[in-house]
Amino acid sequence: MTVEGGQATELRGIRDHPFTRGGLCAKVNHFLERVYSPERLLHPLRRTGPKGSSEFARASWDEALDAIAERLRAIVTESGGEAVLPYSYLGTQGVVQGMSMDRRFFARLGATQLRRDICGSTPAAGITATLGRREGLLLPEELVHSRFLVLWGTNTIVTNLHLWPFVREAKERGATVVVVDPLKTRTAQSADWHVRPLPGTDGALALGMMHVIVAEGLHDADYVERHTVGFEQLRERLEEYPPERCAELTGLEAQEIVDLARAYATTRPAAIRTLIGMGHHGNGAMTARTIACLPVLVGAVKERGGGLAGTTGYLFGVLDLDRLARPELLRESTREVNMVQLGRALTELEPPIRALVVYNSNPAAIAPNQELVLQGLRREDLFTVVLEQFLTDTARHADYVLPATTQVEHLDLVPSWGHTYLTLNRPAIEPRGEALPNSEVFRRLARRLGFEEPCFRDSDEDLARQALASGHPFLAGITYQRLCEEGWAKLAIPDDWRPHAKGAFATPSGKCELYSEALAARGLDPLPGYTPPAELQELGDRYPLRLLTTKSALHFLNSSYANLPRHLRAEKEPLLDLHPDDAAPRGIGDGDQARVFNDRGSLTLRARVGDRVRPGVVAVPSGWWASLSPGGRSANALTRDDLADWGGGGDFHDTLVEVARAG
Ligand SMILES: Nc1nc2c(c(=O)[nH]1)N[C@H]1C(S)=C(S)[C@@H](COP(=O)(O)OP(=O)(O)OC[C@H]3O[C@@H](n4cnc5c(=O)[nH]c(N)nc54)[C@H](O)[C@@H]3O)O[C@H]1N2
Ligand SMILES: Nc1nc2c(c(=O)[nH]1)N[C@H]1C(S)=C(S)[C@@H](COP(=O)(O)OP(=O)(O)OC[C@H]3O[C@@H](n4cnc5c(=O)[nH]c(N)nc54)[C@H](O)[C@@H]3O)O[C@H]1N2
Ligand SMILES: [Mo]
Repeated sequence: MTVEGGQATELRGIRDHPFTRGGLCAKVNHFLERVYSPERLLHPLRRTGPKGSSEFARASWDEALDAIAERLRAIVTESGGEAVLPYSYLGTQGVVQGMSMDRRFFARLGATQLRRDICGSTPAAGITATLGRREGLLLPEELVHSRFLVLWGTNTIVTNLHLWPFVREAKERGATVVVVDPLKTRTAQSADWHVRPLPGTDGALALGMMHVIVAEGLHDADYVERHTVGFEQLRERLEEYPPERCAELTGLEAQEIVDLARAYATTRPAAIRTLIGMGHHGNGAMTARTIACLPVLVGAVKERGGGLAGTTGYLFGVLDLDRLARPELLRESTREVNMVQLGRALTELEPPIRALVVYNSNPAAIAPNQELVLQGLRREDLFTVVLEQFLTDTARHADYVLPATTQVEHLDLVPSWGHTYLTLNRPAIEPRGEALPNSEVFRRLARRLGFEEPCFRDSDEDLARQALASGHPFLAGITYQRLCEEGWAKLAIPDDWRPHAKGAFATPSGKCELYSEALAARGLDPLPGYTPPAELQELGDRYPLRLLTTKSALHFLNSSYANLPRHLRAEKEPLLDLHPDDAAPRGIGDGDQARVFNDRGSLTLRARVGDRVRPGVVAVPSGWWASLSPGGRSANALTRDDLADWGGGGDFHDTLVEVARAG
């Protein structure tokens, strides 16, 4: 970062960063345009018009915080802490501004607890059932050693660009790269082999592959014998899934399933990488559990460059997150609301939510069932406070909007979802306008509400130091001082980390659980299995098309950046992808306006007719703000807001729709 006269003038990646190698990405390349955007919120705002009207007057911090504290105190006195709901996610990626003072504040207040499961919880729960850990066990750098690399339901080039050089290197060393995705993504276009199952059917694909592997004796019998439980039960289950049946379930050719199974089982080392998107299905956890059996069955976990790769985010759980959040401040257990179901919580919950405090998230754009979310946000009797950098669709509905600092204006300790480097983010410039870090806002509110505990006086530096002091071996040698000097540090994980080369699974049995007693005890299917998407059975006649609303916008990070001119210009407009076989009978040509709808909502978008989708599947990009989209609604106007099988994530991608020519 170059700063001249207090003004940041240039932001560059650091060339000698071992992982990113100086590269930023399409979102962050122009981060300073975000910081200095004329749209930045620079002062607290108080609502003066009806909810959602964007009519605000400037307020001072003292005025705003006094009013918020007074209102929260009154609501808690009348209705108890549970009438207050915090709503936040990873809008800021760091632990200080994302999960410290805020957590303490709401615990002490006795607020309703938010289950923050909108992203990776579902696949994490599935992988845990099989392997006993939430994350992949194959570190990203190790992928260069793979000779067969399956990017299973992840769009690496768009969502995880910094991994791509490792994939390319593996390719240069002779690896075959397979993408399993219903959509022809940029990543699929760069692969050697694109397998295109119908959405939500990957469990059946994995079962079909395992059927072939076991039937042809391609599994690693020795590893399976020593380090797994339930192989015989699995073998029986697999009899129900011959390739022909799986072909019907997945919409693939039986021969392709056989070919994939053989190639995967016989090319060494073989890696599977999954991330998050595929988990947004009703059967998402079971699917992840089932896929996680494959690398064990063929013994890939023994080999360098083999196994299951996923997010590295959970590895940073070695930070002392409880010390930051102080859950013990919550004196009595309170009810929980799942963030996926915000619309329901605001419109249906009894006793009602009376105050909502949003930070680091933009639910009006990213939460499913947008119509219901907006209906909740428009409630005149709901007191809403939003801490934001921009006047998002959520902030428009606030009673008070509080201006938040950006990464270059505040201190934070930042983990990563894609690699194992921990970064200390130190402010490079003074906050713009009157913007404040989230931590400071909650500190000031705590003081106003009379929270006396000393932990409410911790500074941001104290918080960062506390997070580092867990004593976990992965943090060995990583001190605040060192981070100040070096900027980042790699978690102390051995390079050639193969935690399951000799078993040692953190499951109840200590083995890989092909059969899970723990699932059986919860009344769930103890074996890998496949259940078709729910809505398909209920509504398949009225709404015959399956809708994917993925993160296909290269220049957006969820809904962040989706209001900035450069990023909007680059993304042009949200398009509806439709296959010619589905377009023709509906009289829709390429470039025509089309209405895509279901019982939850409706969007009118320009159709892009082609083979980006397979027949029966349509796609709309997520991330767009409703207020900046044609017709004032965006992708989540259509999406389902039920929960997945386990783990608490959403089932966005089980959504069914119909499409008609507009006008
Ligand atoms: N540019 C950009 N990068 C991002 C983000 C962003 O918004 N923009 N968001 C970040 C976040 S929060 C996350 S969680 C990660 C997510 O990273 P990914 O998980 O890679 O991204 P998604 O787009 O959610 O989903 C990946 C792919 O899964 C496919 N998919 C959906 N359903 C199925 C299915 O049933 N089977 C199979 N095989 N594939 C399926 C979709 O078509 C999609 O191409 O990306 C991060 N990176
Ligand atoms: N249809 C559909 N919906 C999805 C998904 C999908 O694939 N399809 N993906 C889901 C997934 S995986 C995720 S992770 C969620 C993401 O959903 P969110 O976590 O809500 O992500 P963003 O839309 O980026 O919103 C983050 C907001 O935080 C603000 N922000 C950034 N830094 C700070 C800060 O320091 N302080 C404050 N106060 N605010 C800050 C940004 O300006 C931005 O408005 O979306 C989910 N929704
Ligand atoms: Mo996410």
